[in-house]
Amino acid sequence: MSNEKTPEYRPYHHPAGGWGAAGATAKVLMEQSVLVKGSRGLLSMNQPGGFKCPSCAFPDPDHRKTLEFCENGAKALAHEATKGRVTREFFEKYTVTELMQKSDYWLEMQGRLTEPMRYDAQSDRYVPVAWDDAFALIGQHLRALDSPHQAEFYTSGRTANETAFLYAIFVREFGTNNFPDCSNMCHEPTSRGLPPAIGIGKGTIVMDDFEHAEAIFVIGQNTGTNSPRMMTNLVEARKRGVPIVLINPMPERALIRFTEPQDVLQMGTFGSTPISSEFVHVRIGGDLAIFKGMMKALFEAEARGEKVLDLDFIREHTAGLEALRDDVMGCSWADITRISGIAEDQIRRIADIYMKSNATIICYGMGLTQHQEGSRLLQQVANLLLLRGNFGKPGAGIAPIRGHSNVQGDRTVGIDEKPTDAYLDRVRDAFGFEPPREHGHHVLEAIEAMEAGTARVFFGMGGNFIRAVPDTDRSYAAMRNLNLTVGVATKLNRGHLVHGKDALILPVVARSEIIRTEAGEQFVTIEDAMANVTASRGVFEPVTEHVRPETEIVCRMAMATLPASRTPWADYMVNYTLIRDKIAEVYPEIYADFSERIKNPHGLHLDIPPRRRVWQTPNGKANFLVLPGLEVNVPVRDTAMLRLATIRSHDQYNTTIYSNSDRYRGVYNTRLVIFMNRDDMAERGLANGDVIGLETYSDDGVRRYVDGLNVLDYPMPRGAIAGYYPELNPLLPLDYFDGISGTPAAKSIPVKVVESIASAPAIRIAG
Ligand SMILES: Nc1nc2c(c(=O)[nH]1)N[C@H]1C(S)=C(S)[C@@H](COP(=O)(O)OP(=O)(O)OC[C@H]3O[C@@H](n4cnc5c(=O)[nH]c(N)nc54)[C@H](O)[C@@H]3O)O[C@H]1N2
Ligand SMILES: Nc1nc2c(c(=O)[nH]1)N[C@H]1C(S)=C(S)[C@@H](COP(=O)(O)OP(=O)(O)OC[C@H]3O[C@@H](n4cnc5c(=O)[nH]c(N)nc54)[C@H](O)[C@@H]3O)O[C@H]1N2
Ligand SMILES: [Mo]
Repeated sequence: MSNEKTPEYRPYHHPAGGWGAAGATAKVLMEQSVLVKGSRGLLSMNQPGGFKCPSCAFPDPDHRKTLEFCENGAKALAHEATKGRVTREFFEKYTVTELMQKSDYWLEMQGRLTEPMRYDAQSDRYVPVAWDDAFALIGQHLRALDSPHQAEFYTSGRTANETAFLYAIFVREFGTNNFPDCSNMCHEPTSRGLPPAIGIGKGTIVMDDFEHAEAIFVIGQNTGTNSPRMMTNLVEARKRGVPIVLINPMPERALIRFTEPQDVLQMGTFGSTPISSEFVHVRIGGDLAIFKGMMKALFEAEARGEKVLDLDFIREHTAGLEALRDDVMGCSWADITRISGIAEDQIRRIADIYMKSNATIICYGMGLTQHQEGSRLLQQVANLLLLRGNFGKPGAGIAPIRGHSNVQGDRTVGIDEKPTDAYLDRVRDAFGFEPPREHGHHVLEAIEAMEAGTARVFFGMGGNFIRAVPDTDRSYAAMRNLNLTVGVATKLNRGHLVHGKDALILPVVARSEIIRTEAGEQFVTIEDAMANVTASRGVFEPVTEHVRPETEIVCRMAMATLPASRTPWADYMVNYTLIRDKIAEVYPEIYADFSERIKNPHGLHLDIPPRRRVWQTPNGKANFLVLPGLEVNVPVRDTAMLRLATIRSHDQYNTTIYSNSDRYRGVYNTRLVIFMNRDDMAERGLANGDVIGLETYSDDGVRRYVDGLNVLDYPMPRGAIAGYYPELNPLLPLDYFDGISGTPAAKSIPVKVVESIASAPAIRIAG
């Protein structure tokens, strides 16, 4: 297994994509022993009549080449379709304590969960349990609570619309709005930060806009790894001569040079398309200073008489320009360049690109959202776009590149700890019960409630909550406080091992598998990052006869918990059209005639009012909003402090580790590394490959420390370091987050290097 091989650091010099990606795709299908099945699956992925890729939320256009998948989509599929099985014999072989000693990679590689299991404290093992008994146990625990607010209902963004909608209904009928959601750690700053600015917490572009854009900014997003299908759009734009500006502390390989794996000509000739026309090597958290610098350049040009602001648009559609101008003009170029780490002339150059473009798209990822002022930082992105009227015209808009394939959809259909009254009223009218009005818990509040003992039950609809959240040690202890933990999952993960007194693992039918009920084959729907809703139909037989569709789990849990419920759970369980009809009833503006419209193989597009220059804000305008100053995180404390970004490797899907290597960054067979600027290393007396520990600057007296990390000489800006999530989550304090959205500031943890006391395997440094 590759994790037993020698760790190695060997910088990657080839273009990303291309033959490297083709080879990696074949390799992962072989590793999971599913070459034939997997290849067949890839033919159905993202095709009308097939299933939606379980990996990222990037849309698939209707006019592309026949195969619409990427290396990482193939990995996601191969790991789902794997031949590996976690059976009752497996659980007999290992105690939970023994399984805790295994790595996340090892757990993932064991294969698919095959039947429901219940924790048995006596033997410290998971033992088989009948489905009926599992639901009875959940019902018993939930009904025994003093208050429904003592339960936390987590969702991870793979859950389909139908399931998520019903889950939201069940939890509200049960009586709480406690909906910690993976998006709380992800694009919540988009959901909370953008509505006051533009009236909606979603992106405003559609796929076609890439074809009309005259400039594209890609900020804080590792496209080639995390939404590889978007590379096709970038390559096409580049071939048309569209300038692409990258703002990132890491010169991500794919964004610098990329060969499109499906472009036969390029592969034949080993050509590649240079993607970046301007790479802005920003310091971690330096983006705010760059945005203000760009806006300053715009205001300066306007003052010189150049017509760079879209004044008609601004007059008709916006409010707050003057306050923004005052704030921006009050920032000095000296501060802007010092805090961003970027020279004034480069900021002016990208401002020029922006001023010359009549239609600009700004894409962003976790590099912008996961900061202490993540939400307000995104408002500055909106400001920048508003200044030139970049909403409601072809080729322009804001493009949050969402993570999980249905994370946006789950939010749309009710997974929201702060639901609006309008939604709750419609739930009441459609279902005939009075939903709770008080706001519930997001992820961090859920952990606090577990810690305080006020939460007693955790239900995880997918995902791997405990590995995804901050403050690993503290969060583990909080989870172990509970009376019951339930993990609805396809694969064994850490969340099943860090459990409450009672614990269940409930295995489900995966995205690529067929859902059969008494009413025949059912399909589900997914909303991508550009608000297209399409059907997803699995093509494989379910992994065993004992796994159940997620929707059935919601319905049977509801029936076991709420015996007097008048909601027809048993009908929803078998006929998903009935669920879609209810979705249409609760969301008439966007989902009217859902069941009819979803028959279109290309699905439907949900209305995004800013595309029509309609602003659903209290004043009916798009608002310029001010974030004073230039810092989005705690200021530098002392000369030892570094800002740590916790990022994904090329070979992981969030907490799922596909391999211990990260090809594009040149790291093989280890994940315990820290990328650091050579001068920062020299200042600390470190050589390439040295073993270090990292410690967080914490204010609560808790020592947060991770040891045994190989430091690697990497082109990072000064003062910025990066390493992998989830291994570094113990360094991320629970109370270090964006105040507006509650999103952990996982891209800017204040840390310092400390001496290592652990022995780490030697890393080979290749030339
Ligand atoms: N294959 C694969 N695909 C995925 C995922 C996966 O794990 N694997 N995860 C899915 C999910 S849930 C999500 S949310 C997305 C995540 O996709 P991304 O948003 O691409 O996620 P990250 O790897 O966390 O890092 C984002 C980038 O932010 C940069 N960065 C760090 N700090 C800063 C900063 O201060 N400023 C700027 N400008 N950049 C910064 C990092 O260098 C990195 O390139 O991908 C989704 N797709
Ligand atoms: N430090 C740090 N922490 C982070 C981040 C970071 O960048 N840095 N990123 C954050 C982000 S953006 C996110 S989205 C979260 C991710 O948090 P989660 O969404 O909770 O985590 P995943 O790793 O995506 O979940 C993987 C598990 O989902 C289960 N699963 C897979 N497919 C299915 C399915 O079809 N149905 C069901 N029921 N289960 C399934 C499998 O059992 C698998 O083990 O992590 C966050 N945490
Ligand atoms: Mo995410």
